[in-house]
Amino acid sequence: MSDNMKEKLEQILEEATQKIQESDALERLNDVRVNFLGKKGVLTGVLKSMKDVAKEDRPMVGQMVNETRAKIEAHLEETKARLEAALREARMAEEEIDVTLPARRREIGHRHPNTIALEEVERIFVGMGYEVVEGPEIEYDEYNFEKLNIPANHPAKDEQDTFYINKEIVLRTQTSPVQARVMEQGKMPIRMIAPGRVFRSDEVDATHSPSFHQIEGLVVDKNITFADLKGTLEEFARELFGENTRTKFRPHHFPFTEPSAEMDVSCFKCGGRGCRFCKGEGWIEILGCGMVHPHVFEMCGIDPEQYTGFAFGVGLERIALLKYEIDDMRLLYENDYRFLKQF
Ligand code: 2NL
Repeated sequence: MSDNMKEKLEQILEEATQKIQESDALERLNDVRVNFLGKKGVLTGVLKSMKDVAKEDRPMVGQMVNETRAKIEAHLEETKARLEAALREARMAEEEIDVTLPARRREIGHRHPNTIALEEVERIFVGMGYEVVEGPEIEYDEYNFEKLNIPANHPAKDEQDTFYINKEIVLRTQTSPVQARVMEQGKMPIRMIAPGRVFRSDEVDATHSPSFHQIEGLVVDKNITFADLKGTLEEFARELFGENTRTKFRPHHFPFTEPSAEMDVSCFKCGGRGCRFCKGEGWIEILGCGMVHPHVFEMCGIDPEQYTGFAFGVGLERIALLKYEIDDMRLLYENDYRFLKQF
């Protein structure tokens, strides 16, 4: 009887061993454990049939069952460890990180060409002791026109040129009203630039837009002369376009300055010899300027007998187009990344 049992247990062990060896995954291994060692498993079945075993043989058969269980268990553990190790190996190989791979470049934005040009102009004037002042884009007609010596019926006030909100309020056509407000505050001396968005009722083309940017400058103190204007703007031109830049002042007319002038700079492409860039002229027009009109001072509460000053205005887009050799202003507003990333 016990021989019979011994044979049966050996057969079970052999069978279990084979099933374990065939297991290629941890789940299969668990199936084997359940089938052989579980509550309803083969080995448990053997224990249950002990009642058929002769009483004197029971201790020995019991021991044999325990030994078989221990062998199967050892085998299961060993195989489990091997499978787990293989699994870990495979995962490690798959998740391998190549630390020599270059990092993915992070795309960071940069300043718009208008902003680059603006900050350059600001840097130059701040370096000369000027303050940067901003003001409202929606202004009173009084500040935009009247206080700047542009009275009612002046052609610059034509509805063709200006966006009117109502009779008294307009979208500013220049940043001068910012300066008129500073003059009204009466703190002397004044050395300021006023950059900002301005509006004119223009059709869009390569050199016009109904909304563009201007930088105006204003200096007011005792004994400010046209020589101060020239020296300042010549230095500005040299800093912006290079130290060999020459300047030329041509008489002009603005309602808010007297005398008035336009400043040309020698072409920074050809040095003044004449090229395609300056259309053979050798000179490029860059800003308008003049001595502040006494009537403007009066309307802003400054005594023109005590104080004099100069003012100027530059188009920011014009500077950006020139400096970066852009031939169409519309490119500055389309925000096409392929264009913008070039600057
Ligand atoms: C141009 C001309 C200019 C001014 C702007 C100004 C401001 C005050 C008083 C007097 Cl508060 N003048 N500004 C003066 C001359 C010219 O701009 O062609 N701009 C694009």
